[in-house]
Order: sequence, then structure tokens, then C-alpha cells
Amino acid sequence: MTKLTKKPRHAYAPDPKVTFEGDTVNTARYDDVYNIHRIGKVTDLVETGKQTYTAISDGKANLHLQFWSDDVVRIRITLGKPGRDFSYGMDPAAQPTSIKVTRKEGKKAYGLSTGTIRLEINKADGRLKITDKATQSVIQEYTEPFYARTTVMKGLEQVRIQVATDKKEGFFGMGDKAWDTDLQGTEWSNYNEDAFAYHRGRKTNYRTIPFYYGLRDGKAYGVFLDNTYRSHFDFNSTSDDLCTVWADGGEMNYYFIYGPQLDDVAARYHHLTGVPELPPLWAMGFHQCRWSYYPESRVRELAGQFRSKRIPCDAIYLDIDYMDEYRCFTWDKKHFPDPKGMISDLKKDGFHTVVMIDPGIRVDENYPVYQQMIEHDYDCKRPNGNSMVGPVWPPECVWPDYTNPAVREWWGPLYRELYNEQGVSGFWNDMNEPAMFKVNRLTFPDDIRHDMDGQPTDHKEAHNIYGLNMTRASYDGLKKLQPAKRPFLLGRASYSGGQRYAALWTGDNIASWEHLQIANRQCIRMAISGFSMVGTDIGGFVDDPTPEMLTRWLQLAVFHPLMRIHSMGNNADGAAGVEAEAVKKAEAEDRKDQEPWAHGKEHTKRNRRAIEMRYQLLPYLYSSFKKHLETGVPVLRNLFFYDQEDPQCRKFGDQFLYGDDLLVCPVLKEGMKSMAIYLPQGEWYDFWSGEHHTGTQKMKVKVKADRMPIFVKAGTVLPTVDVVQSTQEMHELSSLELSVFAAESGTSTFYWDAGEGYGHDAGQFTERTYEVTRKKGKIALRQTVRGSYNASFQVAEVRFLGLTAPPSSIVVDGRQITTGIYYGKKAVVVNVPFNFGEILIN
Ligand code: NBV
Repeated sequence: MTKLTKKPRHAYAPDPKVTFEGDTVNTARYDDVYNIHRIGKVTDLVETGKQTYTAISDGKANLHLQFWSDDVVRIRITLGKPGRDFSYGMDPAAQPTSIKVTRKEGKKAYGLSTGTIRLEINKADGRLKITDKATQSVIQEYTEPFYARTTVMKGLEQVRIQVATDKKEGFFGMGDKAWDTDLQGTEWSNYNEDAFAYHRGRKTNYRTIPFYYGLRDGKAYGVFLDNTYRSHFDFNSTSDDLCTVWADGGEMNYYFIYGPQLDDVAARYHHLTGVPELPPLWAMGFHQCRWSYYPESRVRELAGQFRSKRIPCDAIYLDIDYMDEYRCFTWDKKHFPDPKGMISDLKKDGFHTVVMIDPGIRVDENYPVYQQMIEHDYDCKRPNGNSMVGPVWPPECVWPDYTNPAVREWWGPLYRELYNEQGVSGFWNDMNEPAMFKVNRLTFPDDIRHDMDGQPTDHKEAHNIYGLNMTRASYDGLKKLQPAKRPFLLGRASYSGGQRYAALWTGDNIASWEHLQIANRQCIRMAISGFSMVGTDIGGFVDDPTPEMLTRWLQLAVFHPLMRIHSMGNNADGAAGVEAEAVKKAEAEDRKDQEPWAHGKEHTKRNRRAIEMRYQLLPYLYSSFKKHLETGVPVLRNLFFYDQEDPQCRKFGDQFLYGDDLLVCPVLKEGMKSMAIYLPQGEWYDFWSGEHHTGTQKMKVKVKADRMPIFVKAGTVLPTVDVVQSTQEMHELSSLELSVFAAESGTSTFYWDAGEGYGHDAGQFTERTYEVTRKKGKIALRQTVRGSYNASFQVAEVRFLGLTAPPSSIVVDGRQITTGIYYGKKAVVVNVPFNFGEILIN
């Protein structure tokens, strides 16, 4: 007999001994017949590699366990032998750490223990149970054995696990689900969808982040299901005390991540799926977008309006209409006769230009991108080898198969002219679910073929990672085109790990107060799900915001790492088939402008104030982002990440932490005059008044029209700067402001570099650690410096808050100072050299 040279893929042949359900009469025929597969009785647990074990069992499903650390174990259940071990979601740099695993055999179960967890494999049926070793408390326990179903006609169609839960358990994460913070009692699916004008509770949105946090009895864990098929998560939706996770194909391949702190889970999830690079500083400035700004004169006028109205701004976006009849990588020469000239003038004025690139490539035999695709078979194909042709902006499109490495290599250099020659600073990859017009399905049929990096498959498996691979191809391409520049890419569809390539925005939201609340929750949820570089269409994409709504939205977005106004304007052409009614309505109502000055003097003032604040806080945001990259702890976190044992923190679901030190209480309702907020344990200062508060208390605070309540953790040294009109001016500033919110002790870091490029890899950064102490009314601030970047700052304007009386002496680096001091109410400001070592306030 000849040996099989190829491993069968997902081609598990039904066992002839198994009786098909309903097969009572031998001659009967059915539309389809199915088989159920389980792990079965486990007779041994063998070590098959480093920290890796395989259960020997009599079922068709095979259980493999791999310990990544004391707290992370990968659980992989395959039908037959495991297939290729491949993932688009995992960070290629992520590696397991060496640990000691102890194997024990009991009467009813095999046990594997690490330093912190114990995993039990039930001998009767392979069910798993994970406990915290120290406290013996159960973290996750299967209520039924692993289940898989194959059918004769469809092959594998479901892999599923089910674990015990109860109403008290909290479930968080899962990417962009537009819902309350806690997902307890709900069910969701993951299948990337063009979710135009999505509503609260829509089951599938733009991206697939099959990762959730559980918080049980004060202990946190996470589950990352690395399976690209449509997946489903039921968090006790029918109150049956069950949490069920299943996918419509592939392997049951997931990482169980233990905490017990939520921050630990977040950090470990980031270790597995990666963090982005530090974005260029300008990407964290304010961005203005609309569908669409054209022609060139309008773009120039817009830029002029920002500068003359003294509203800071760093980027202007060009939506699809800049292209020549929706041909990607081209310009509409009628509206933009000299793109290079325009972009260079904008740059001189501190504006970066960001343009859209879609994956749908116009079918046009005279268009080089199309020609190349067809020439090399780079497009997605139907099973018979024909091109997948479908409608998006151009009447007909084909789509690159970004799961093919050759296609990714080809795609990157297509940006050359825009990026290298014409000076475009960043790109915006839209519609990459991939979205398709006119058909209810909104995307490709299931049987479209994909290369999947050398292991060809259908769209069922490739759909959810199509967008990630488009952004990956774009990002890698930009990096190669200009290796000395940090790419800025904004993407729509994605999958876990996509944060390595692109920032995300939450898509086509609506101008409503409900959506403002959704915006807040979605951004926090995205951040705790791996995507800290996230933002929303400020003011709403569909419909017009009221003046108050736009202002509140801007005030909230000061704290979203991506801060961009975007709206759809009156551009409904061709969008029919997406959500036809909403599109028609938008057209009929004649959409209004959504620039920060759209609503009169008073609101312009408030909007300007919000954007100015964003710029003043940029040193803090930049430093917080840097910390995120180092620790894997997200930039935005729900309040209960701060104290997961305090039930009040979960009740105040809209409040969030911005970096480590700021607590933001967003104003999300119309006409608010006062609101209830909660300060968790510790000491806090009111950001605006400097007033000191003790934590673990609910407070009623007054709400002002021009600000939201914000609190600063005592012990913080908050770095800020003067208002500038764009980040370009930031590297000319000579003074850095440091606000010291005094406490018995506290440590903060300020990170700064050129804001662009990779000099920081060679030490061209400055990282300043500030230590604050307070003993018997004496406050000390000490600075230590790392890195060799020569910042423009010469002076540190240090503001000490929390004094009880005016100081009797101020000593800077051993010398008593008497000049450059300003005494305010409970505060003193001193101007000292940027490189000071120690300030003592007595
Ligand atoms: O390119 C037009 C829009 C864009 O403005 C928006 O931000 C995307 O989410 N794009 C969707 C296509 C619109 C379809 C209705």
C-alpha cells in the first residue's frame, strides 16, 4: 500500500462504524447526515514536547496542551492529527517561557500544575478544569465534553466547548461589540461585517476579536479563541449558568490566560498577539475628515480655517473622491491637479495628508493595478478559477487575495507614488471586511478561494482575517518604502493581533446620544481587546449632531488615542444595498458641516478648548502609549481594572482610566447639570480645581458646559505643554509643565523622542522618572533620566499641588531659590532647569 504523502486537511472521514442519526432503514437517504466527535475516554497523558502534552483517548478528537507560562496554557483540540500550526493572530515574536510543569495521575483525572494554576483532565471524557493553585478556587470548568460535528455534505461544521458560569461573573472584551461594559447575559458572533449605521446590540460588527475576560469571585482570566471561522460566544444568555464558545469550523484552539488581575490578563493577551509600534506623534494630534473634502481649493480652505480660527489640527483626510473614478492609487486630476504641491503646502502649515485605499480594484483593462492582478492571478477566485467580480464603488471590482504572500509583496510598493513621491503621510484602509454592495450578505460567498499562506482554503476560513492581511500588506509595504518613517495606517476590519499593523476606528456610527455612550464603551472595549490606538467618528458618521452633542463628543475624544471628526456628508451614491433607507435619509436631509466651528461662537470656543486640551495632554498620552507598548497594559481601561474587587467600580461602567493616572468621567447625556461619579480607593485630585478627595466614595459633581469631570491619582506627575497649533510646533517648545499632585509617594514617567522615525531604538529618547514623596508636609520630587535624546525643553515649569500652607523654603539641587516662584491657592509653581535632579519643598 502506498503511503499518504499529504496530511488530510479538515477531511475527517466519517467512521463507518458510527451510526448516522436517523439511519434506521438501511436504504434511506437524507439531505445530509452528521457525526458527533468527542475526546472520549482518556487512558494516558504523554509529554510530546517542551511543556506540551497530548491526551491518549478513544474518541476522534485529540486534546493537546501547551504551557506558555505559569499562567497561560494553549488548549488545542483537533479532529485526527493536528494540521499545520499557523496563526495570523499571534505575534510571530511571541514565545513560550520556560517553566516547570508537574504531571500527576489521580483516580479520576490527570493533573498538570504550574507555579500558579492546576489543570485537570477528566479520565472519563477529557473535560477540563482549571483551578488557582494558591486558593484552590475553580476558574474554569467544562460542563460537557468537547463537541465537534461533521456532516457528510459540509464536512466539519462546529467545534464547541461549554463551561460553567453564574450571573455574578463579569464578561468583558470581544472588540467592538456595541453594548454595555459587561457582556453577562448576552450572545455574540464574530464575522466581519460592513455595519453601516449599526445599532446597539448588533451581533456582528466590523471586526473579530475572539477574546474575552471573565471576572469570577474577584479573579480574572481570559480566553483567546484563535480560530478564524465565524465564532460565537454565549455568556449565559438564557440564564442556564453556561458559557458556550463555538466556531463554524477549524480547530478548537484557544489560550486560557490566568490573571488573577485584569491587568495581568491584558498584558498576557498582548504578549500573545503583539502591540503596535509607537505611532508618529502627529497621529495623536487632532484629525479632520469628511466624506469628502474636494477639490483642492476646499482642502486648502479647510486648512486655512483651522489656522485662522486657532483650532489645532494635525491631519486632513481625503475620502474616496480624491481618486480617479475610484481607482486606488490614482488622483482625480480635475479636482487635484497638483497633489504634490498641495500636500507639500499643507505640510509646511503643519498638516499631514491621509488618503483612503480600498481593497476593491476597479475592473478596467487600462488600469495597471487591475492588469497586474489579472496577469499574476493575484485576485480572489471562485472555485472554478474565475475571478470573484462584485460591486463596490466602481461598478465592478476584483479583490487582491492578501492571504497570499506574493500578493502582499506586490501590494506594498503600490503606495510608492503617493507615499514617496507625493508626500502623503498616512493611509486609511476602508471596506476590507471585504464589503460588497447590492447583496444582502454584504461580502463574498463562502466558496471563494484564498491562498491562506500556502494552504488554500475557502472564504469561510479566510473571511475574518482578510482585513488584517490587507493592513499587514499595507503596513509592511509602507515600512519598506520609507524605513525611517513610522507608518500611520487606519484600518476598519481586523482580527486579534491586527493592532500590530493598524489603528482602528469604530466605523459608521450615528450622531445620537446613545451612540456617544456606545462610542465610549466601544473605545474602552477595543483597547482592552488589544487595540489601544482607537477612536470613533466624532459627532457621528450618519446624521447630524446637535451642537451640544458634538462638543461632548469632542470632550470625550480628547481621551481617545485617535481623535478624528468624520461624517458622511451627502455622499450616498452607490451605497445602496448597504442600509439603503438610512443612506437615502441622509441624502434627503442635506447633511450639515461637522467641523469644530460648525455651530456658532460659543460652541466653537468649547470645541477649541477641547482640542487644545488634547494638545496640552499629548506628552502624557505619548508617554502612556509608550508604557502600553512596554507592559501590554492598555491605554484605556474600565474603572474596575483599577480595583476589580470593588463592586462600585463595575457599576460606574462609563468611567475609565486614561493611562495610569487620569480618571475620566464622561458626560454622555444631553443637558446634564450634575452627575454622580465614583472615586475608587486611594487619593484623588480634581484635575480642574486641584481639590483633594479621598477615594471609595460616590460624589455628586457639577457639570460644566466646557469640560468633563476628570481626576488625577495622588502621587502623579503629569507632563503637559502649552497649546500649539500642530505637533510640528511641539518640538520647538522650550518649557515642559509638570503638575505634581502630592502624595506620600508616587512614581510617574515621561517619555519623549523625535515623534517620528526609529532613533529611539538607538537610544534617541529621553525617559524621565519622577518620584514624589511627602513626609510631615515636606514634599520632594526627584528626577532620573535615561536615554540620550536632546529634547527642545530647557525649563520645567513645576506646579506642586496639595500644599497645606505656603512653603517656607524651596531647594533645587541643593540651592535655595527665591526667584521664578509663583504662589497660588494651595499650589506653588517653580521654574527649574529641565534636567533638575531634586526639588524639596518645605
Ligand atoms: O469611503 C466612504 C465611506 C467612509 O467615509 C466611511 O468612513 C467608511 O466607514 N465608506 C465607509 C464607504 C461608505 C459606504 C456607505
